Amino acid sequence: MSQETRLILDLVLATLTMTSTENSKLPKDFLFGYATAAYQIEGSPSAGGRTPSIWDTFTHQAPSKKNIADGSSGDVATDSYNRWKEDIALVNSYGGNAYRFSLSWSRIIDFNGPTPKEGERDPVNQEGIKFYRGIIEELLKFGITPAITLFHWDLPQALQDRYGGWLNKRIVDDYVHYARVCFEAFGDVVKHWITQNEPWCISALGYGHGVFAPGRSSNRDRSAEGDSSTEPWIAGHHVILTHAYAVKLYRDKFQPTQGGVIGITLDSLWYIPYDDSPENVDAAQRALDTRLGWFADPIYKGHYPASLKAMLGDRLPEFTPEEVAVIKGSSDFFGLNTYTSNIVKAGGTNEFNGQVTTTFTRSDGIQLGTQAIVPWLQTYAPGFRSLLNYLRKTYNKPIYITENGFAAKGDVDQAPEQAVHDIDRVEYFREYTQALLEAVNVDGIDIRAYFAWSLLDNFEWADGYRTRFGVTYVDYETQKRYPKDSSKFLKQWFDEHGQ
Ligand code: GBH
Repeated sequence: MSQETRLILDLVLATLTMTSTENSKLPKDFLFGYATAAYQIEGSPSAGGRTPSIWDTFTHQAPSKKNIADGSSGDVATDSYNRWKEDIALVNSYGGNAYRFSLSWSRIIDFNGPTPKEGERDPVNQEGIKFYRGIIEELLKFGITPAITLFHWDLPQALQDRYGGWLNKRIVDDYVHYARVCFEAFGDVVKHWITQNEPWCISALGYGHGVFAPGRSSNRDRSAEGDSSTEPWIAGHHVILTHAYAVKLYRDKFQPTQGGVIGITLDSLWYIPYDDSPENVDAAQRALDTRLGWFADPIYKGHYPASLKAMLGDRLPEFTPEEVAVIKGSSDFFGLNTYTSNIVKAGGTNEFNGQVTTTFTRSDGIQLGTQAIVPWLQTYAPGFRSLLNYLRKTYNKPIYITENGFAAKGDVDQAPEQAVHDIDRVEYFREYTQALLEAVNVDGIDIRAYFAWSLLDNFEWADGYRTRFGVTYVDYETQKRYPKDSSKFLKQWFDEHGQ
């Protein structure tokens, strides 16, 4: 190589490196951290005056029902009710400047008493307030921003018993009461609120497939009285209303002085048409409309998607004009939980994905990505970037990625010393965080937060404990925590790209 060529090459290389570092910064004040949910980590179901939630009931139903794969429950989980200081120290040691966690409604509101009279509400449980106040203050001591999810699926059993939980509109008043208590108790220091986590799961899995609490479904013989043809859509309708009325309260009474942001977290996959035939392209859009648009369209646009209405007819409830005024625009940001992508073909009977057929097998026979231990998850970071672009184009709000993660095959049936080398999870995060940087710097999308799911291995709902999503390995015999390689990867990533 001549001297001249070498010089030119060096120059090209230097420019490339420069653009790549310039292009690889996250926005200022970006929230980076780890996420958990109360029922998945806390344990101690009756400590401090807490009453049962529908997940306590569901996990303790007759084992013959096989609600939980390994017959387990959240009775102990990662014992975080007692070990939360250790958990927060982990967030800190993994470079997190933010921690997303959820509050247990039945710790904060006291359901031990009788059903309140008309116009009265259940009292506040000060022990619950004290418990979460302790967590929040510990986070602040470390300079970690708390991001609170008000509801991550653990509905108080009392409300299920009184009026059928999500199936009854009375839930709106109870939810708003609970939200008010939280804003009053924590809003002086908590500036990031998430009203609901993944309404699709609450509705479709709780009332349609019946695989999540309260396990209602006429399809799966889980609860004889369940009617999956109407109930999921009613439940979802009420979830939207609880979100919207809690936001209205926050905006009217708290936001002006407390100055935080409030919004909802929806879950979605990216849907890729199997080929470019019009029916498969339509099918992919219908899948998005159902998985995401079912909730996102009312909240960001003020109405359900036309394709959902066409599919369900009169089974889709309607909002009153007064409700529409409250719902439309009721989220300050777009909270996104996303894990994977699906390939979509037209044709199918599952209404909860828009009656399409989904697969991970591409038209050339190759798998989309690396298979996780759970059937529904493969690594495919380009789909993540496409989904982010779709969200900007369709809903145009600042995006908070509130969950993203992987359950590696190598985590199970291994001693902790081996399990911590979670190669597939590191690879997953490497690809997804790179896609995130490109979405920010190349596509110019306004993304303000990224939370890895999860801080710890924990109670993975119907899967029990075998499926592990943590960047920390938990030995459930000893409750000892072991940082996995993925936690080191993520820390380094944020050290390099945060500013
Ligand atoms: C999130 O849901 C949850 O917010 C979190 O609590 C959970 O631990 C995490 O993901 C990991 O799963 O019946 O075919 O849909 C993500 C959406 C919903 C994906 C339930 C897996 C079960 C299989 N999840 N779904 S299916």
